[in-house]
Amino acid sequence: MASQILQSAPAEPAPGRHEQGPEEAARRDAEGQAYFDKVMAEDSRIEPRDWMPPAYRKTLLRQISQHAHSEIIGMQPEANWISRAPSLKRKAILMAKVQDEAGHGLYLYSAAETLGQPRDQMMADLIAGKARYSSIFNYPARTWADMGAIGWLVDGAAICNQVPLCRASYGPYGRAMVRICKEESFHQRQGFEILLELARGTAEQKQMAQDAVNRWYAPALMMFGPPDDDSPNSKQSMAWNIKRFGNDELRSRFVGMMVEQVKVLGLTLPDKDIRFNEDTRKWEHGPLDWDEFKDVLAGRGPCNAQRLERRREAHDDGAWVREAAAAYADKQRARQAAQQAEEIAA
Ligand code: BYC
Repeated sequence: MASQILQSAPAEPAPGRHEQGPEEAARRDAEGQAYFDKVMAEDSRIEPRDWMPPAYRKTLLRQISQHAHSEIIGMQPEANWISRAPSLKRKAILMAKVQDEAGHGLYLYSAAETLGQPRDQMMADLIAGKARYSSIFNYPARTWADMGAIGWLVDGAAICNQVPLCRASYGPYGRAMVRICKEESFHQRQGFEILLELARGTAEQKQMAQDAVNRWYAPALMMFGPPDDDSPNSKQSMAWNIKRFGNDELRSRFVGMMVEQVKVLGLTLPDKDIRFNEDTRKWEHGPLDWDEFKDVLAGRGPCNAQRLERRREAHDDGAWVREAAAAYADKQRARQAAQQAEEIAA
């Protein structure tokens, strides 16, 4: 059905065709809106060249770029542990995971670029401290057990939040999420396995695992965003089939998953209020510190300054790579053009 619909998709006017009159522009917008509404009603997909309401484009850019930045900043707490991982095997696994995160960032920046935002601009906003990224990465990773807790809880929360995004109405975003979720699910298992090994180790190792779970549990729950009553974007994003569920629904599902898995670990969740509400058929948890969440979003979390500073350094250190890549691409283009000219002349 999607492909049938797409055949009749009114495309955005190509560059250079903007000189159309106001009547023509209004007719195009009306056609575009009708098509867009039909796609939403049929739960089908919008593609980059299709007409879309400016607010839909803006909210996608907001969410996708925030998500891309989260992946890139999210590399830091774990990258700090690659050289300190307890064995060569653990180093190799952690390095592969961090590389996956760089890959996720790249898929997502590419998806955002299809909406018309240049990657350089997104990166400049991040470095200038103007862009959001997930609150979770502003907490420190203190011990090796934190690698387990990040994998199990943070990637676990990411999967819970992101599996529904595989059905997001914007094609490039939904498709990027499919691969990301497969990799996240591997990441979660490696985190679980780190915690399991520690929990089955010495009393000291088990305590280290429990401490890490205690520290990452509440920040992981806050990854799902503010409570629904305080979430200005959820309603419209759900109406546009970008988000499929509210923040509280996903948070509750996550608690339900973790409550079972923690038993296998032989650890506990630091929340005495977890219970399954038989009336609502939902998992409930204890209160979260939303003032702390707001502080972290405002740049006052434990590691905000450090994370941004490190990103700036990495960006500056990588300048020569970007310049070299651009020079190489120019050279390739010039070579191809010369070759084509020779072929035409022959
Ligand atoms: N942190 O109206 P709401 C990963 C902002 S990467 C920071 O509910 P929305 C991983 C929100 O942006 C994980 N900001 O917003 C990587 C909005 O502000 P703006 C990242 C947050 O968009 C490496 C305001 O609060 N995942 O898993 O409907 C290693 C109001 O919120 C947060 C994604 O980005 C937060 N936690 O819903 C390991 C998933 N929560 O933009 C793992 C994609 C909210 O109006 N994103 N805000 O200034 C989403 O699903 C949604 O954007 C959210 C928020 C559920 C996060």
